[in-house]
Amino acid sequence: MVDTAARPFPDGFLWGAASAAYQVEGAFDADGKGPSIWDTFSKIPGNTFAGSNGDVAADHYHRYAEDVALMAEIGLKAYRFSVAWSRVFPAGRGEVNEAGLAFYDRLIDALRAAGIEPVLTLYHWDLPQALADACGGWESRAIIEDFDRYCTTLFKRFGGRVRYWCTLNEMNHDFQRAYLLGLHPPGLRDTRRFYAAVHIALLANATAIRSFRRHVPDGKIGPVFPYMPAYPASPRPEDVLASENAEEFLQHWWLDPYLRGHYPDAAYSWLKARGLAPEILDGDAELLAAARPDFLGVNYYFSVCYAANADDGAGLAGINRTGAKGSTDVSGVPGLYKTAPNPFVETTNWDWAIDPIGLRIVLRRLANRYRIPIMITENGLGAFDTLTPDGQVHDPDRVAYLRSHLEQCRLAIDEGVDLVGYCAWSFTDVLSWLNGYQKRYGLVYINRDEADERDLRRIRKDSFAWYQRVIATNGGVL
Ligand code: BGP
Repeated sequence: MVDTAARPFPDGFLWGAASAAYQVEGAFDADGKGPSIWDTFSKIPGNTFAGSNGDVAADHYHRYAEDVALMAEIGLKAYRFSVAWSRVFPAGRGEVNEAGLAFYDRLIDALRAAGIEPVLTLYHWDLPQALADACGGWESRAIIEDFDRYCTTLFKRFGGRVRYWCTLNEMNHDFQRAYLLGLHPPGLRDTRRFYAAVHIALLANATAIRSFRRHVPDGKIGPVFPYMPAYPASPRPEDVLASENAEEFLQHWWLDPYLRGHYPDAAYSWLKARGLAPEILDGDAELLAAARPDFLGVNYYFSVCYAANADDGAGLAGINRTGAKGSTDVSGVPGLYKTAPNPFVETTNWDWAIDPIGLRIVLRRLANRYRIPIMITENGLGAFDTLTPDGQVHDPDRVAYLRSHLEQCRLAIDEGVDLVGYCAWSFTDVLSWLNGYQKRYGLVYINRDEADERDLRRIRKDSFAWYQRVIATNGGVL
């Protein structure tokens, strides 16, 4: 245990934990919910680990009261969750499904009654299937209006009870898999369509923020971005440049429009020269520039090293979907960068670098470049947890991971970063999009796996008691 009692976190720090609708709710067709693209995609053989899907997940939809009671017991100050768009608009547009909204009424009211701040994510990848069918989803500008209508419905309904709102979760990560790697719906490999969809998502984000100002003037809103800080694989100038390229294409391409209202120059020029830049219409630049968020949600899991990549060098590789350590291939964009091993850090079984200092680097880079309050909206360790015969889950690696990252948060705050909260990913175990139920992140174990839903019992892991103490001491004892 690290005793930092002399320096607890700032008063009012939002100690939280997170989830996402598709990964935790289950009840995939209950009370009028329509199908999302994940309901469809996950049912196609070969798309997910062991054919896993979110039909039942952790059954949070039916067990939310028990889950909120556990959140109150651990002492959470904030709970980040997402709303399933297709519960609210089962057909994507048209009639609102009152029963869908009513579920989130119940959840939000239960959280508030327990003194827990709801942090509501509007979109965590589960697009209504009907919108994918009707207009091609994020590839059509029509989605901007659909998203705005959906968001406005939620702003009006929950604006008086929810202060923190996240617009879009990790669209870079989702779109890279959806439009470049063929791993998320719609399962494409097309760079031009990727950048076109990115542009539309950025416009949708800006439009939703514009509506938010009208309907929830006292609330706070921002997008969620997963920052994987780029490090040069060596001091060789070519590798340093590759790392700069990765920063610009993988982070600034999103963060600059979100927070500065325009794309970064070098990346835009590179794409334009190759006919890959998105179409920018009259009014787009003004819309982006006018929608400054109140805070940035940051998901942090790992850092990545980059080396120079020749014009005929490595292309994009798939991801580790099994937990077989060392099975991740080198991945890159020819002419720009490629990944390289980092001999100075340990990795998880999914080959993610365990690099707490990387989180501090992220926070400082963001604070310097964008000067905006930050909430860590996800941070955690995915691992194979085991339930012992006497019904316990010992997860010392998770405690070590969370503690070391919180130590770096504390130091970043000392260095002037405006960090308003921290959400561990995840509160209960959840469905990992491509890794099934075997890759667990929760502070609370869910008694199920891919093959058997068992009793879905909630079991406090050792990390639960540890985090409970962290919160009780406001981070004074990590
Ligand atoms: C983020 C997502 C989460 C969650 C997490 C862990 O990218 O926002 O939804 O899944 O990563 O990822 P994984 O389950 O692939 O390990």
